Amino acid sequence: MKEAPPPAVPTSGPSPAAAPACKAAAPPADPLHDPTPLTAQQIESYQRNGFIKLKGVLSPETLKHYAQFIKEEVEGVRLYHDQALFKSPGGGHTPWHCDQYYWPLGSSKTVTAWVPLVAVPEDRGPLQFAAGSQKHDLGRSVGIGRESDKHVGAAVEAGGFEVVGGPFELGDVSFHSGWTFHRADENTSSSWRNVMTMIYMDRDMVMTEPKNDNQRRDSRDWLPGVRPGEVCAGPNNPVIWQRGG
Ligand SMILES: O=C(O)CCC(=O)C(=O)O
Repeated sequence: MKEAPPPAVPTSGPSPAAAPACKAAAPPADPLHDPTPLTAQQIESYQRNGFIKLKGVLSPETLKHYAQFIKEEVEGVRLYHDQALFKSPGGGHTPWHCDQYYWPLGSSKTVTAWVPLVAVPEDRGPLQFAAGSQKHDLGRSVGIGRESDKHVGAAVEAGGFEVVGGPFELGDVSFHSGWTFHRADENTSSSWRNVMTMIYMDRDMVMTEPKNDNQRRDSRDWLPGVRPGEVCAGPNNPVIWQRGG
């Protein structure tokens, strides 16, 4: 994987605003700013399927550091379009849905990094994707819940979409597009399924008029100071990577 030239995906984590409050010991190097080069085949696979799962993006040492950071800071810090998804033992399944329904964003140039802070074997409920579903409206106007589970689940089956799942070893990271339909089983294990997600969007993304209450809430929470028609360049939306810069 290392021999291929850029482009690369950013693996930045918590926003700079949260960094000074971190009490955890420093990670061994600066791995979050170390790009992960992708092969042309990996890029093509992501574009075709709407998701990709990469091996060994983050080392166990780095994950240990940030797991501690998140535990210490999660109560007081809200990170712009970062999200901690900690599912307790016995926590229920994640219904079929797509994320972009929630976002008042003008294009589909969005991607979510799903970063387990612990290994996620089958019994902890790893993320599953309907391959290729980002190109189809299998329920784009339905928020996550019983209805989306039923409606999207039936559409995935009827459309013959392959459901790709499988365990995540420590260090594995997946990336899915905002329109990719995905789900996860319940956590039947006796330990927490601790996952951090980072949502990235195009640097030039324009905010749109919110179409539903979820989008209104998202615009308030994640895009303070940004108005419909404007580039999402608010104080909480730093540019974390630029080609050549
Ligand atoms: O972690 C889960 O169970 C769901 C995650 C999810 O829906 C997402 O990251 O978009």
